[in-house]
Amino acid sequence: MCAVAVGCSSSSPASTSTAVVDDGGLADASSTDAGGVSSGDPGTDDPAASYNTLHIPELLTGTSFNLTLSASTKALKSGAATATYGYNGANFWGPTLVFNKGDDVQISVKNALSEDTTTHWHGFHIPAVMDGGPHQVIAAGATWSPSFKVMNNAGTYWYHPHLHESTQAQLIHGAGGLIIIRDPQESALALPRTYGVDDLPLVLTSRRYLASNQFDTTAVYGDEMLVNGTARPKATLPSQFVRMRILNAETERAYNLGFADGRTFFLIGTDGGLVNTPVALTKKVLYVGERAEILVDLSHDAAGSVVLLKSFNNGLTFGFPGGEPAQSGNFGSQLNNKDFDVLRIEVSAATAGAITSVPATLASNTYWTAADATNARTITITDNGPGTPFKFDGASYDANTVNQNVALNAIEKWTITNNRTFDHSFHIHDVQFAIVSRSGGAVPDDEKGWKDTVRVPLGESVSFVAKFDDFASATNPFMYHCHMSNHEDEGLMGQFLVK
Ligand SMILES: [Cu+2]
Repeated sequence: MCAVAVGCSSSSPASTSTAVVDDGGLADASSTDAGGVSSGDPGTDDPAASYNTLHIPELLTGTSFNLTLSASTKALKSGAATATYGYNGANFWGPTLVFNKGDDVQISVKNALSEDTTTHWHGFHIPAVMDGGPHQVIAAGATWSPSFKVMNNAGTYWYHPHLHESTQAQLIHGAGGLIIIRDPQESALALPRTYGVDDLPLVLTSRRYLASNQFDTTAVYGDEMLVNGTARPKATLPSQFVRMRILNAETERAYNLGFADGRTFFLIGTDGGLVNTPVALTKKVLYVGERAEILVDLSHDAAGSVVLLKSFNNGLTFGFPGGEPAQSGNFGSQLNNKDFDVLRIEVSAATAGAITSVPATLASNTYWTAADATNARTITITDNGPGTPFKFDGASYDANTVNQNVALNAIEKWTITNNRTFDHSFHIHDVQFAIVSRSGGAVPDDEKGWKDTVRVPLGESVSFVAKFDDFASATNPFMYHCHMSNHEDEGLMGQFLVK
């Protein structure tokens, strides 16, 4: 049935919506309405269940998309439902948008909240006015209609609110969604790509609950995991190679992902798409805003067996977000400094056409090197001591200050220096970059891919190189910021013009 296979989306009309349900089965295509907005039931967790079936966000394909951000509720705890935000009727998170590289897409974003928001297309190389950063405010009740050509490589991207001083609270309520870009090079590879079956979206976050069962929107760490908005998730996956598109959508926590049995898996993609060759790993660190696409081999796991995806955050050194030992309080949580389950995988029989091997070659990217740079600049993370707001170069974000000016077509080396207090997750809009050096040692193989977000550990300097091409404006800036939304909201954000 076509609706289950993302691969069939290229022949679908605009704004086709499908929803894949729990056990790898499918898809109530009848949930599509004339507007292309699905009313698909995002599911409600059973607070008493040991495990809940992982929610798979519905897919929207085509070139014209309608998103509506609304307030909702979700039963996550015994007793009162939790107030949440979701797009297109989802009661947490939103649909997964599928774009084809080269397409001109139009998106209508309606803000049905009673507060302002923005919608940022994270990782996209697009004009600043289409970017959805803090400048493109969508007032309560208003609709914003950006359009742009999809220029990025096939990969896993996302959209999320980016309103200054509101990003943390709106993300914690659940506002956000994934974007999958497809292109001919990726499509030609023998990779799993049947969405919700052998190609699994995994949006990782955690929440702290108030006694009223409401999200604590001031908490930087949650006490309980939510994956795709599902508490204590389980997924049924076939006994074959399975692809996972993993996003760290946290406020601050980083993950050190791996499997309970220590099995090797393969990194195939970073923030900006496929890496050149698969990278064999047993652990993958993922900071806020970063994405990783991995392949894991379940072909030796019998139907009925259980595989656990975990985060191994026990014993990590101070600075690793979530490594702090406290189990409560401002910078503590019940998940801090311990190993915890992320996803319970219940293995089922292999599907027809199962992928049984990892391609030896994935892409032929040529990355920028330090020698390519035509200009260099250093951005230093500062503060006035522990507990005071983080700043870039001593300045908090000011909408009326342009912090950096970049010449159109410059190839720049940016060095982010962090000698203060804690790790950060640095994100820059407009470009995908190559990490060229770390003061703490060699750039690991799993960071040798296109990136838009990079961890900057305490005591380290990280350098990356990017080309700032195609989009110039004397008036509309792009953003760079820490993607830990508590840091970003307190002012660890700057803006740059490309002109
Ligand atoms: Cu930060």
